[in-house]
Amino acid sequence: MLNIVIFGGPGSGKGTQSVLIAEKFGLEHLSTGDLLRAEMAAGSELGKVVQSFIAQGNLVPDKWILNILSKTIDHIKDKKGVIFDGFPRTIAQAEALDEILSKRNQKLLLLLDLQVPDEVLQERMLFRSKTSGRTDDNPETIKKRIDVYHQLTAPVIEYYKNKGLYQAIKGNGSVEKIFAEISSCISAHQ
Ligand code: B4P
Repeated sequence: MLNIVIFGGPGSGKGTQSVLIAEKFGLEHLSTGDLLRAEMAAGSELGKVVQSFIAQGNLVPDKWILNILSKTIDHIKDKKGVIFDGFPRTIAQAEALDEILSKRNQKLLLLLDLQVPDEVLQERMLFRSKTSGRTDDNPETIKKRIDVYHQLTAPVIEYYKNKGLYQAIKGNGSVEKIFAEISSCISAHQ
């Protein structure tokens, strides 16, 4: 199975690239951000619990993320693998992913880290705020999300470097150029 993590700061283009990767390589696109937004839109109990974390720019606690992920992953059928978008975001989530995959006799192929300077992340999310309607696309929350990324999520990089699964990708440039680099990287590892 072709299991890949796409990683990077908030607004680094994980969602944008995941759609293209899923289509080209026949993968299931599993975005924890999209799953959480769907729960909020549906007004579910979980959606009510997570909305304040998201609106304030904080990570949703690991237990809720793992709960929503395990509900979804068992329903994936007829795919060549999964592109994990926005997960893992903490070391505990990275360890949980190892367990989830090994229970299924699967492995991770690689983690692609979209590297984008903080100022560009900020600009992209401010631009996205004009149309996204997302409660977390506002100047104050954007700054908080970037801080949270450096504090809690960036340490995940070392975890995957130690496993020899880490691959940096220059995430600043056209969507097409970034996707071409990602595609050749995946093909080289297959
Ligand atoms: P996510 O939904 O994962 O969203 P994101 O980090 O904001 O965006 P992404 O990197 O996917 O960027 P996009 O392609 O849209 O997370 C939202 C929140 O959910 C988190 O803050 C957290 O609270 C919670 N959450 C989610 N997963 C969690 C987890 N595992 N644990 C705990 N909490 C979790 O791109 C951004 C913008 O840039 C778009 O407008 C796009 O069009 C544009 N863009 C993309 N590529 C570009 C390029 N190359 N050039 C110019 N613009 C580009």
